Amino acid sequence: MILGRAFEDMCAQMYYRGKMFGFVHLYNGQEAVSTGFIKLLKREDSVVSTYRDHVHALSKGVPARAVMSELFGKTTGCCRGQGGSMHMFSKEHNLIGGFAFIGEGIPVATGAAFSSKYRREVLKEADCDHVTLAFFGDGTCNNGQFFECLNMAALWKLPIVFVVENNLWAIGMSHMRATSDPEIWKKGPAFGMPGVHVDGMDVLKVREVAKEAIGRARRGEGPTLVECETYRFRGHSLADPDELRDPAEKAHYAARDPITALKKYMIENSLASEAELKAIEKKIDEVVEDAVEFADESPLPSRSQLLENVFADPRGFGIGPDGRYRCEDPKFTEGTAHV
Ligand SMILES: Cc1ncc(C[n+]2csc(CCOP(=O)(O)OP(=O)(O)O)c2C)c(N)n1
Ligand SMILES: [Mg+2]
Repeated sequence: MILGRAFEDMCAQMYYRGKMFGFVHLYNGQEAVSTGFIKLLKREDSVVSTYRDHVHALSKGVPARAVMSELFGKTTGCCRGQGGSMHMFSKEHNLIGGFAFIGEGIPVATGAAFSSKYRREVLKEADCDHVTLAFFGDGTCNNGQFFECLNMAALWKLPIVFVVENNLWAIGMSHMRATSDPEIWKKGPAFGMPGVHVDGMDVLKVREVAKEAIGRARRGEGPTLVECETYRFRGHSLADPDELRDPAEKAHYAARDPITALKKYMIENSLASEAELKAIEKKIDEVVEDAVEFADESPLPSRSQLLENVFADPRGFGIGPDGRYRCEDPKFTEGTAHV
């Protein structure tokens, strides 16, 4: 959680210094959800996220260097600089992506869960008990894909957990104004799956609920819908002046900061000393500083990388992974963009 918080604070600094481009959405305040869920996963399990994806990537084990470099648009980023803030992806870590269109990741996650079931039951890979977590927001629950995927996942008993990060706002639209029944967890039972509501500011409670839901999925007992009540401590994106939300509401949730709460719990229960917790913060600061230095010093992608993964060899010219066109026609020599 501390890595997530420090990383995001650094992103804000770097964004305002012009090191990052496009929209950048931070996760401050919501850390207990990412940590509570993702830290229970195995490497083979999958995570699908949204545009608010940096911390999900970090929780899934993508190194801070690779995430920061991706934000800087550098070749050493986890998508070699071609994804940016909203499109973190790492095949190695089974992070199947941040998705910028809301709801777009839910069917992808449902597909990933289907593939686990198919491998186990049809291809007879007995040890394939992989679980997929789909993270998305409250506003997204009013989109059609959400309902379609709940239906399919319940029908086929897919190994998936739908994790709603209900931070009460969809940009400037209050959840209470936008949703006919604001209790999202109730939509699980409507499709024949358990629905659970949990305090998303309490990492231990989130972890308890997550353990149950992930276990259920792994045992082949089907999906769960979990609504985590949480709050974002910053504006919707770094371009949002955050003037709409009531200061009293912000103060209410700030007082429930999941990191402060866990620290208090650990000290009161003699699980750690102040000095040990300080040492963690210091170590994390070093990790984040190192990530920034690494990203800053890394090279920008070469121009030839521009067309990679964009065209599937459009006219049989053979655009190679080096971006060179293997074509004799002088009209289409290397470096032209008129393919
Ligand atoms: C299909 C689609 N419609 C509209 C948008 C614009 N949009 C970006 S974020 C957002 C609100 C999403 O709110 P929520 O699901 O609660 O997620 P949060 O930002 O609170 O994490 C909207 C409508 C979009 N990205 N995709
Ligand atoms: Mg929201």
